[in-house]
Amino acid sequence: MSLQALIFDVDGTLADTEREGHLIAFNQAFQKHGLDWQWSDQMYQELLAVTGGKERMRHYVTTHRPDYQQPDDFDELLAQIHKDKNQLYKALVQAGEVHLRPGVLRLFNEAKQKGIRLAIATTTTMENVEALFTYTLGADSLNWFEVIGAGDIVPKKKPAGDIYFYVMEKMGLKPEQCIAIEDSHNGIRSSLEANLATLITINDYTRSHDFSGAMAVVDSLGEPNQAAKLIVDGKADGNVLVDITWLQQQLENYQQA
Ligand code: XBP
Ligand code: MG
Repeated sequence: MSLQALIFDVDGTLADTEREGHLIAFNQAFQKHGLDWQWSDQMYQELLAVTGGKERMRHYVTTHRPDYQQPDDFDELLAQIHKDKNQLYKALVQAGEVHLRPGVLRLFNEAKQKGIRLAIATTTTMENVEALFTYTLGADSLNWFEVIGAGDIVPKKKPAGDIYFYVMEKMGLKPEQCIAIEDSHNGIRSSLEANLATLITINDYTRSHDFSGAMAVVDSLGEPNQAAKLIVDGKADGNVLVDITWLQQQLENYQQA
């Protein structure tokens, strides 16, 4: 079946939002609440195994801070810290601290030009998605996406496939007509549960993840003057530019295999 749509993850895929945005914002929010929960880069890489900011904080307290006395209103406290974290995240995005990864804008533009439909499937909140697009691509860019599936819109976050099922249902598309673009193990678990051919674009936090079942793995989408590396069995295996023609070819090969 021919390619109809690209469904993009956000964090780590479109931009290095985790290192440049969320991690810094979490630490700022902890400080604001007088908590000594400062997360190092290494600690955050480990904590990313848990998707969802509230879920990640709860996991940290349970597994790393047995000394912490949870107050009676702990759930509300987590919700408030998360809200503050997202405000701080948005401020960082607005200040231009979070950058789109290579090839992202190029691929959006080519897809639009060629009538390939675009959507988002993410764990983060709609507000964070809106901020990222508004301050990196302009407010109008939100209209490029037919469906934005975000945050708590589905009961089960990634690695469950729910968010991808939600997006495909809204678009009236079958998995064979789409490609998911992800950056992490939890991301591909989610897209594979929804039976989607998945392109992985790794980043520093995810390069050692297990991407079994991926259609292909690259180290970025690449630009004409900055080719991406194709990664096979964990090793660089030639250069590639991820464009619509290449994606269509990959999808065909994947479906025939
Ligand atoms: C990203 C996440 C999110 C972000 C923080 O997953 O797991 O939790 O780290 O965002 P994906 P929130 O790449 O699948 O979108 O704090 O809003 O959850
Ligand atoms: Mg991601």
